[in-house]
Amino acid sequence: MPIRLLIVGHANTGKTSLIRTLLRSADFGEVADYAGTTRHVEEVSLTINGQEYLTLVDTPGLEDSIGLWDAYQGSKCTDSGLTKLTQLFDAPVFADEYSQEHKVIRQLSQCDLILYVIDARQAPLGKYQDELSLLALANKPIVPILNFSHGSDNKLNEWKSLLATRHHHTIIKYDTVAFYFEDEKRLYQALQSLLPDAYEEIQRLSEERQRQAEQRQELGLQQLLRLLIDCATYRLVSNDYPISRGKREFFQQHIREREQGYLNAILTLYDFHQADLQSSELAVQKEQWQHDLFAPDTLKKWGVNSATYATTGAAIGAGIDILSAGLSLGTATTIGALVGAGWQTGKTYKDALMTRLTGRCLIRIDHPTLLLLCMRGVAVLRHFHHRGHASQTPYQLPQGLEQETLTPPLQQELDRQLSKIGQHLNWYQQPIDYQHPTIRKLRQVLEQLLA
Ligand SMILES: Nc1nc2c(ncn2[C@@H]2O[C@H](COP(=O)(O)OP(=O)(O)OP(=O)(O)O)[C@@H](O)[C@H]2O)c(=O)[nH]1
Ligand SMILES: [Mg+2]
Repeated sequence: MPIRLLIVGHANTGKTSLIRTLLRSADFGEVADYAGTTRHVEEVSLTINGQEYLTLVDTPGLEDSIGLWDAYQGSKCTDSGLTKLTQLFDAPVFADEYSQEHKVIRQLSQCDLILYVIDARQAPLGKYQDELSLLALANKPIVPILNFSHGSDNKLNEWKSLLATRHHHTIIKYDTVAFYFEDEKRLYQALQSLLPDAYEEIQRLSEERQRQAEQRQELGLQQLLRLLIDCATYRLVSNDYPISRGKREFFQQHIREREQGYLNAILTLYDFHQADLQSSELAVQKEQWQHDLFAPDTLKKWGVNSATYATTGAAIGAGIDILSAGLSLGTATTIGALVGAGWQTGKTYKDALMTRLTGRCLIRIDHPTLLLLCMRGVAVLRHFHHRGHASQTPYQLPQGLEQETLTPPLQQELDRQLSKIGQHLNWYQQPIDYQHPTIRKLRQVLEQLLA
């Protein structure tokens, strides 16, 4: 039999949200920012590889525990505890008045453990204390969940003091809109200490959840590498110079579509919907980011100084480099010098040489834009890795990465590896060689950015 967890608490404290986050699915129940969203008891299994580990039971919020606790204390019934409480509901008027509470009370005898969800932004008022008194009548282990704990306006210490007076020392800090496996792990550890018979089973569950979280991040990282390699090695040939506007737009559209493809893959990987992305009209209508990759001021907003990257210089600012037959490297003398300079140099300037020798133009992504693509990719992956499935605010790509995530040495290393990738034209849309030193180093930088 799977362990049966009863999720209870005052109205609008995030009970349904907690279940969504534990299930990693936004498809369970209704979540909304008002009291009384969940009207009925609803249960769902947490299953891994076909094995049911937990039964999570969602309940309507408790609304008038003060009245119910007063009635319990005033009752002349000679029984005690849950029996006495249940008998109160024999009176139809009473059952009607406390219909939501009744649904919860009926579940108390059937569960193995109670998760009491608290909105930690609220002070621990009397009504919450009466809820705890009512729940204690069931003589079941209770784990208080201090939800909304990541904000700064919470009353964690007040709650901890109150809960200690009631001998609740195993308390879990949580935030259902932000997923951190460490929070969830602590919840499993609490279950293990309170349900020792199920220790091994919960251990397996916890390990499996951790493995899944790591695997998702690994797959996300692979998607990001795929995006960067394919965009860095994409070359569009043009027989005309100067290249036409249409050709330029075709190139840019291709890169945009690759970014969109990456984004969709991340949404699917983490089991989110399109609605979890930003809500700008542009995004909905054209499936594009609000701050377009090729918008003139986007680079600046992300703190990328394009001027410092102007090497071949043909089209900086438009997000593309144009390597033309006559212009990329200046003069024929330069080309001659390069050819004479040896294989390694020749390899580095392969594109330019090729255009020189064939008389065609090559279009490729410029370095600032590739860097920008990378930083946006990291921001998206990091967000969805930590996004709880109860989040209701769509994710908007930030205006830029926070300063500290891209320190100068890290940026230097990122620049170096991204530039190197662009030289491996044979990597375009080919299976990734994860053992290649350039890929390994780029991966390490990305891992640091994601940490
Ligand atoms: N910031 C933040 N918002 C949260 C958190 N948990 C829930 N919410 C939001 O709070 C609101 C209420 O969440 P629900 O899960 O519907 O709460 P509930 O306890 O099931 O509500 P009822 O069914 O009405 O009792 C929703 O808007 C959630 O997105 C949290 O940890 N942090
Ligand atoms: Mg609910």
